[in-house]
Amino acid sequence: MQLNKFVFLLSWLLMLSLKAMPETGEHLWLRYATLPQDIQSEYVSFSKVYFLDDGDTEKVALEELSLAFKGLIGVDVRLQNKPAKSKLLMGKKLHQIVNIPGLEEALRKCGDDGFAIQSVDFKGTKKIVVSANTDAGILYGTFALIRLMQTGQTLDSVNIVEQPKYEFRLLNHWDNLDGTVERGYAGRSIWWNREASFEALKQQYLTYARANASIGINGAVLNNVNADPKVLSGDYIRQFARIADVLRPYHIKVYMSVNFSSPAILGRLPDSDPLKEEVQQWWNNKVKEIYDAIPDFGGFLVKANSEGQPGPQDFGRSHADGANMLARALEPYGGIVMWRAFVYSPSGDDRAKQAYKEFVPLDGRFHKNVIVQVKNGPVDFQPREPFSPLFGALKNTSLMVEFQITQEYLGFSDHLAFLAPLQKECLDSDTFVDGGGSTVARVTDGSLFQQEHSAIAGVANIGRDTNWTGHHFAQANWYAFGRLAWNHALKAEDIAREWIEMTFTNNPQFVDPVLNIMMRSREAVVNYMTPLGLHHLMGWNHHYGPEPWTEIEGARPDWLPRYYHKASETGIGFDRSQSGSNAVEQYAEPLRSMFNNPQTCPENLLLWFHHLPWDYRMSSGTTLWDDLCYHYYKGVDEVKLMQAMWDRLRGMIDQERFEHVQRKLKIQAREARWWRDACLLYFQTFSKMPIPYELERPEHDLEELMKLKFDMTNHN
Ligand code: BDP
Repeated sequence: MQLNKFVFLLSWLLMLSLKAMPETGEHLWLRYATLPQDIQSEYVSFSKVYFLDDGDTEKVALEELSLAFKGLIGVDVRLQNKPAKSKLLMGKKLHQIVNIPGLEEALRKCGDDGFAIQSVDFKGTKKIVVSANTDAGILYGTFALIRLMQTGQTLDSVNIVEQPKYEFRLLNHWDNLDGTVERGYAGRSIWWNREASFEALKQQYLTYARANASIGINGAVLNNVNADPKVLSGDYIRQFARIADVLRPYHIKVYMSVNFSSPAILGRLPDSDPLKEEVQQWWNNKVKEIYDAIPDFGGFLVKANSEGQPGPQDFGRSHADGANMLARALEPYGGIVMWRAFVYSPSGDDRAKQAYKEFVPLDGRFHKNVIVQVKNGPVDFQPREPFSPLFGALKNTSLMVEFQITQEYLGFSDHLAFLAPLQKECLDSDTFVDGGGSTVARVTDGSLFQQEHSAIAGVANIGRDTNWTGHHFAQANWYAFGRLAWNHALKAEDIAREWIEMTFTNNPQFVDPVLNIMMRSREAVVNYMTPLGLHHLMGWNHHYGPEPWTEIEGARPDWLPRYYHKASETGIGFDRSQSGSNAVEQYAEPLRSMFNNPQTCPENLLLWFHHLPWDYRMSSGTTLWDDLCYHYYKGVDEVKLMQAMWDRLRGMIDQERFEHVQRKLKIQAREARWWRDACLLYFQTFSKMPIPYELERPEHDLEELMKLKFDMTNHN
């Protein structure tokens, strides 16, 4: 064995013994656990730091740097009063006080939030420079430098110049004021109805702020989109204000979800018609009250005329009328309105077409501080959907994409599903609205249509659980969302790798197999839940396990799985082609024709767009039925493989997290079989075809599965 390999292994063995300490996951990817000796040595000299600025944001950046040096390499940061004495120079526009070749030019590419990290030669000595145009840039640059150290990168010839792709990078908390979280699987709300004093909660909020700042998140909507009007009362405004005070140094603004009927419910006006002056005045006064308490308040998020929520249509007004009224109230203070396009009201037409039909006629009619917030797919956060056709169709409106980080339809916090591949799939989708290369990323980041604002939002998976997200691996989805919001061009693998290294260990014998597990996890879920473009096969109210059979008298048809899969003796799938609901028409050519024809439609979306006979021949030559079976069985096999790979990693990380993940994988493996059997056995009652002989027999009995009553209380 080569000597350096031997030294490397030895240092890992040493690390291993130190690392076997129990860990709870509470420090997320900011654990700053001691790095192996050989990685440490390069960084030691950089602890001599010259830090130019001393605003609140710089203070927290310096604190973070100190924590990182102490944890990663066991040294204190030694502040120097002269640049010449230091090895690490940090501060805004450093070129104005020290001659740093190329820095001024680099900072021109950084915009407001970006930063430059460069290694420069000062008369024969190497120094690292972290600079930016703003306080925020310094904060982000600091975290980026720390990440380089956490992931063991050499700083020898570093030259990084970054600027985020999106202006607003937000988490949406679906937290109710009573402390429950809608579709949250990691305990109750960290914000609302807490028993502990605010002082006691501060530590938790600071970790939240640090974690978000470390990935570039710059805003958080603190309450559920199904908003309680009470949130606009003086008492809640005060509560928002004190949270805003804690988050401010970390450059995170607070936003509020508001209920459109607030003027009537809270203000006791006769109604909330957006064209009435008294209603407008009510909002103007409310907004002033908010900004008096929170001078940098971010703005409102609104779910209107959707799933029973009130909205401007209640008064015969349009989404634009409603959004613009709020936008005008916020404009003098620099606030924004994020107006959701997730509209879903009873109608005879295909649910997947609704948002497009309501919003396309309004293109160009929204005020400039309105951003229309569109879910990634046309229906609802399914394990796989095509991208929403609104992307690209609204050319004169600021448009943002909303992803779900919380795993409402992907096994809650019980299943390991790394979601960066799902998000990348959407962001990289070509809409073709302005020729090839018109990706969803470019349609939303302002580079294609130069909209006024660019933004991206993720529905948070955070709760009071000690590890924040229920499943340790669900932390990766919070992390990955932030990294993609900063730079949608990053690769899912690269994001996963850095997360693993920071969260667990840099040991390649652990990192490589875990990366493998993560990268196959989302497709595994798609395969055992909803392959080939199927969707909504879950229990209609709890959204956890499979219930493709559900029938409820009097329920809205589009609540029920049968509306979506349409399985019958003649076949399966939702016909959205020209001979069906014609949802394909909402896509630009050549996608429209491609989706319209089952022969050219991507097979992973086949049953999203087509209803096909059970003996339809897939491109592989097998029948649709057999192919469906293969996908379900593959999903189960993949989880088995993930489990086996994880089991081999025992001893490489702390036992606590190892066993926790092991338990979760066991649940996932069991439930993958549950999904497979429930869906296949039920569909078989229509297909009347056998499960291919080479596959093992289902474990369950359909009648038994149909009798199962899912208990939500175990899962919240
Ligand atoms: C659905 C959720 C529901 C949300 C809704 C939304 O089931 O709880 O209120 O999305 O996004 O997926 O408004």
